[in-house]
Amino acid sequence: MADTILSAAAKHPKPEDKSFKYGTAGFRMKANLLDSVVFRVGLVAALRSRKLSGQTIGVMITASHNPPEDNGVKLVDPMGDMLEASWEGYTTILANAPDAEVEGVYHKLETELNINPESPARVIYARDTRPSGPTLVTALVDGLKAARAEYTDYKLLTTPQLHYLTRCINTEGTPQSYGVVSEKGYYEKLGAAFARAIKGKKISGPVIVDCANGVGGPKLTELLKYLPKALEGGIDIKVVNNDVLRPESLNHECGADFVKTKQRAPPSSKAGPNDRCCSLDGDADRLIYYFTDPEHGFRLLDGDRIATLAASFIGDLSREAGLADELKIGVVQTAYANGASTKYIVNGLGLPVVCTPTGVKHLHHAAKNFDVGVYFEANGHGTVVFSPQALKAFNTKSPESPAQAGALETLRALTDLINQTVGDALSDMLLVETILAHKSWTPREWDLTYTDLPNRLVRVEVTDRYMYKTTDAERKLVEPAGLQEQIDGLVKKFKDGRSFARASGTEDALRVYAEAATRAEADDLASKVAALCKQY
Ligand code: NG1
Ligand code: ZN
Repeated sequence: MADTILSAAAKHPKPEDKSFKYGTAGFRMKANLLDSVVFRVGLVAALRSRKLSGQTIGVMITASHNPPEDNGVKLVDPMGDMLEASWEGYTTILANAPDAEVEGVYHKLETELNINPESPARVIYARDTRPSGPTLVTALVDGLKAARAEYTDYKLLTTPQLHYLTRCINTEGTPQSYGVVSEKGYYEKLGAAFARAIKGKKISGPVIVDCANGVGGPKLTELLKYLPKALEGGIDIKVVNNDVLRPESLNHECGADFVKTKQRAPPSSKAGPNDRCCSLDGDADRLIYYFTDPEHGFRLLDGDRIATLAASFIGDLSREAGLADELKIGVVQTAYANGASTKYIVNGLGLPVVCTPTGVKHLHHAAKNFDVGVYFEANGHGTVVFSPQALKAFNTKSPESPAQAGALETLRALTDLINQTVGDALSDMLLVETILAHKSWTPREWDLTYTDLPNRLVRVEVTDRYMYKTTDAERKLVEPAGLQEQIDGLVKKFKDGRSFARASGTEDALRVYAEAATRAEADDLASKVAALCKQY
């Protein structure tokens, strides 16, 4: 006989005096504080599935690029999207209920949301390689059992793999079927699409992939078995930072977040000049490329670069396929996108740019307003989404020339290669490799498309981050009153200056971003704005 919610909740007591909030990355903090939260997320997953008549909900236990002692948990909606916003609130309410009230709050939500307790509840879950993962899985399973949900444990997966599986399960046997419901199905889909996308093209030299000593390492190693090999006209991938046996090495001086924030290669890197390198983060949903130029030193090719590369390639293919007038292509960025990239997209590529608040759910949503919506955060999290009209056009247009036929076939291959559910570092890497091969570009040529404005991101400790309120996709502060005017006054003094401040959604701090014509000016502007914010 399963525990009741009340007795199960007592086994996963909430730390007193601790309040939790479902933010842009779900719940994320020191792993030892998460037991009660993960248990209650199990309850929410069951409720959400029942609300959606038994469609399967995903639960991912990961803290992405955070240090090894952290962990986190987030929910995945049936189509592989992030959890719907209103449910973030319900999840927060349940996470904060006192232990003795969890059962009552659960049934209250059931009643208020008109959920039939007899509907089936189905949940799948997975975790990254953190040592705290298995214990948190136990808490999750206790929640799922107490809520009488059916569940499947997919063990270790990258975050995007779990999103893929969630969508596959919910579309199985329908015309929208997204793929075979298994980890192998994911590799087979990517492998086959990549082979089609690079057909007749040559990938030059190896790519060195830093896996952040996280779950991306073993998963990439597995994916390699499904990719065409270098000797057969395929790809030569060198996997580095693939140590998942020493937990303390996870994200330590390596990985996408390290490379992007420190603006340098991992110290362990043995890459030579001009070697093509990239880094994943701890759950393989972010990707950053880079190389060392013998003349100019370290060169970063971040999420903005991947977005511009993808948008320019897909824009060209659509024109070659004779679909340019039919399809609306656009790019979605956040305020953290380098100003030079935005200018390049609008003026160089002639494509519209939309700016949304931080957090991929906002970007994903905005990207869906285009037929081809390219979205990336500067930190390397992003993907491309295709509308049903775009998919239809790629599949039904009859080519008028061999060139058109080739462009259409590449576009179709891309729709299978690119993970439509969420940013996926493994899929994005194969996309970048495909595009560089088609363009016969080295990373240096990619880097030359535009010149990034020097920029600086600083983390500012403040007494209360919630007093900083923003508008205009987080680019302007409305509170505290008067602060924005003072920031504007400072910005005006710098050539090509731009700066904004916003409260982090994932840690207790304010973030200040600044860019300007020179490195010294960007640093100066960032520290002046940070000092100003601290005074309030
Ligand atoms: P916050 O802490 O809200 O700035 C960070 C990243 C986001 C996003 C989330 C979720 C920056 C400046 N911010 O958010 O882009 O990735 O974490 O992981 O990189
Ligand atoms: Zn991540």
